Amino acid sequence: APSIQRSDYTPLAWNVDGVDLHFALDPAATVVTSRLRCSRNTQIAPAPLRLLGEDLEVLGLTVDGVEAAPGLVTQGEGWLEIALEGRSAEVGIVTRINPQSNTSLSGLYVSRGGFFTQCEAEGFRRITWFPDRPDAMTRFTVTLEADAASCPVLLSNGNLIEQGPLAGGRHYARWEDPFPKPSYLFALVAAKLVALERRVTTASGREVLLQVWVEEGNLDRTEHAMDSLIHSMRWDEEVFGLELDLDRFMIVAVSDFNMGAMENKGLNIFNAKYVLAKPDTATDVDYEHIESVVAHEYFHNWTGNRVTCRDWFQLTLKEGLTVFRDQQFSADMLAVAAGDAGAASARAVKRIDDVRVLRAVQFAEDAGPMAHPIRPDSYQEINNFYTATVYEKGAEVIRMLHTLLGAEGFRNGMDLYFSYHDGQAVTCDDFVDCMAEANGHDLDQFMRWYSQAGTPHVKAAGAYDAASRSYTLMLSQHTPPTPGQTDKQPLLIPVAVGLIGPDGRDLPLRLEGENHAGVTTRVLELSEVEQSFRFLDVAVEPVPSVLRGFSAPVILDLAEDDARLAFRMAHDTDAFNRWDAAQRFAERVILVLTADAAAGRTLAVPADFVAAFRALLNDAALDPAFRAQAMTLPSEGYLIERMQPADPAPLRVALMHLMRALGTHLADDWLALCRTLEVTGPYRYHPTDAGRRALGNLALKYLAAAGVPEGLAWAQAQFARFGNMTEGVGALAALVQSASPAREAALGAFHARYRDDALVLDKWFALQAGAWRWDATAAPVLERVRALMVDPAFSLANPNKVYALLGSFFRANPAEFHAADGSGYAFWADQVIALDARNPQVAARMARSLENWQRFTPALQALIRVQLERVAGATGLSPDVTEIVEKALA
Ligand code: HT7
Ligand code: ZN
Repeated sequence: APSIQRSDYTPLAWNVDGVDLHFALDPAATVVTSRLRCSRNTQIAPAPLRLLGEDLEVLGLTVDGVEAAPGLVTQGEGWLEIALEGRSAEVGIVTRINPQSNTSLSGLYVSRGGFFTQCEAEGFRRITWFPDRPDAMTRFTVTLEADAASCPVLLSNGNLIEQGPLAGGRHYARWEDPFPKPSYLFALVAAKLVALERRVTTASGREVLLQVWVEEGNLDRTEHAMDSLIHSMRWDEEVFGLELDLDRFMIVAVSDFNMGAMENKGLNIFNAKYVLAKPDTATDVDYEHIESVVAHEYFHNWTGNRVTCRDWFQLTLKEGLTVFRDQQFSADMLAVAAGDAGAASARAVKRIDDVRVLRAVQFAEDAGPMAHPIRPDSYQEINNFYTATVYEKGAEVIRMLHTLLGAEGFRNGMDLYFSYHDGQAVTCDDFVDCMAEANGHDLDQFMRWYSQAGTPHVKAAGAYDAASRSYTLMLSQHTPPTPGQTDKQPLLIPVAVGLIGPDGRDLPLRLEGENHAGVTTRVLELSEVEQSFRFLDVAVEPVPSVLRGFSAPVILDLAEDDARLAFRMAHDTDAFNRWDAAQRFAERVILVLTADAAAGRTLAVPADFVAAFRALLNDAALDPAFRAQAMTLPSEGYLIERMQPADPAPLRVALMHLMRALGTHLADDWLALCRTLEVTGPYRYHPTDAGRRALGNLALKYLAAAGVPEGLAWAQAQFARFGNMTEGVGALAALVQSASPAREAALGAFHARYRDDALVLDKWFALQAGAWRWDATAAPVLERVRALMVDPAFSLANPNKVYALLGSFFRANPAEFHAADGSGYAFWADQVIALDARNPQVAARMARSLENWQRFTPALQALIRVQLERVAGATGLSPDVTEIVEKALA
């Protein structure tokens, strides 16, 4: 398949200064009339106006009101060029589209009787012919016309300027967006919805209207999204001096949506999953996700919309920066709610969550056939590049700038960025140049983070010299080769370091050549392949704590024995590194158990690990949320990346053995802990309560895994009387992840209670698809997944259902998916092919579950190859899935 190169960028030959769109909405035949006011870009050589389009039926094409002569128009696959004359021209185009048959959920589509759009990245060209690229910024006026009974609400970007009835039971509304924007930020909604409304005053004293639009029965689930929006607005005013620039800001929930949400100007469209919450249906984690997704989309209004991307290679310009901003926002929200005493721990818990995702998903991506820099050099299908690398590693790169420049320096860089580039479509270089200029800091070497793929390894080794009372830390870096990029240059890596004394307290740090002492965490700038840093006045041999707060997205290689890990697990004053010590210790234990299981040896859990674990469990001074993080074992996905070769079956045996051992040996401690964690009073989404619930649910998981009768009874009792979804799903998860016969009854009861609630049923599907076989006589999970696919609540047409059932099986259940008979792989190929026919974006996401197939044992690889080749050879395969399987097989 052809690939698009970043180096091929050329500016637009014609600007579109304004566009009037008229939609005569009809499910099977919507007519879109567009008038483009074009002006020639006199900076470059004359060229035709180039429009892009896909699946459009053209009913008419005019230039300056006259039907376009055939000689003026040239057409190719997906494009159309009009040889316009002079300096300006008005182009009129009428197209007909069929929203009802649009199953890709890109462009204009129908969901539950309403019309919705999704235009990022290239959906607008499925609505009408247009220069559908992000540097074509245009003022939009949009008129919507629809049936008044089925679509009483008509929304688009900006301000409502006119509305009224029409003949034949139809009505119309006209919207005008005062800000020029690229077509990917266009949106319309025409549906039967109701709104929660609030009026708030911005920092500069303007009153603005906020609306959260949902189906009528969901109005009681909108308050948290609204609160999150208001908190986001306040935070952006306070932290970045950025205010909402419109008189009205709308959020709309839709049930069928490919991703999380979309930041269309003034009209954010959300997957209902990231809007709707009430205590009975949403968990603490759902509340947390809603808050961060609402914030993320809101923050895009400045970082993405006011200043946008020149081309899609610059995607991380808006996504990395906006993820960083939403992570900072969530951390601040948690810290404020936790109060002064709990703020540091609350921030660490958030950081741990973010790093867990990065390590499990992005590190794997960076080590596989899809590895790419945060600013890729080429792509075949842009939808495949909404990746953990562009988003999460992109956010880490922004975080490193924040670390290197400080909060104030970073803010100065942001202010300069907006002062130079407001209203423009720019590049990542433009952003980093502003950071450099505002701080007088040379960031040339730092730019390599934008062009180099792969996760760097940082090796750290320390040496104490008692005679000179000095401690030397040797740091070196190495980035392994990635596809198409064998030579790697050294990066500028901020490495935050502390030295812990034998009493568990941090030592004051003084670097050789510097006078100031006193700080206990110091950011070292590693810029060479190898560098030494010498600390002076070190009274005793310290234990180093390296990469505190996960100061860079790297793999740290630091030789530490069990005793040292246990010491840091108990004492590291950096909460992130304390958690990381527990993870490293657990990883070591699990990988030894896995090797023993593979070799048929007896499995034994080291007593010092159990002791260190018990100490964490019983440390009442530690925040429950942190304890829950520290006692959650590394994910199977992450562990698979750490095995060579990966063999999911013995890994599962090892994990089950370890969970059972920790449940059995610490049964009394877990039960005692459960008794201290009860949360009284009505449900509130609050980090203190959420932490207690998370720890309580984790305790139940260990107890249920071990089959401890009191633990199972506790889970059953909690399930029988749960007052909020966190407790309900926590108890259900514990029962499902056990050999207890109560599991089926609980699943049945849950289904009966929520049979009409699609979002809650997603949890039910996911739990079953992700279940381990604690009962050795149980049938393979694939059988259950197949059965659930014919459940009336399941549909391949709904992305949430696909992610919940198939996604959970492919990604969250490696031992079952990678069954030795290859049945999981054949099922995977069947589903990818079936999905691809209706929704290539979703199919490609599912296809990615096997991209790192070369990590597995030769026997599994042979089975996977057959299915990858089967998918690659399927007729009519989309470019989306083609790119994934071709790269995997390359
Ligand atoms: N900027 C949004 C991206 C998005 C998207 C991309 C491709 C296909 C469907 C999509 N829906 C939303 C989401 C965000 O990062 O805020
Ligand atoms: Zn985003």
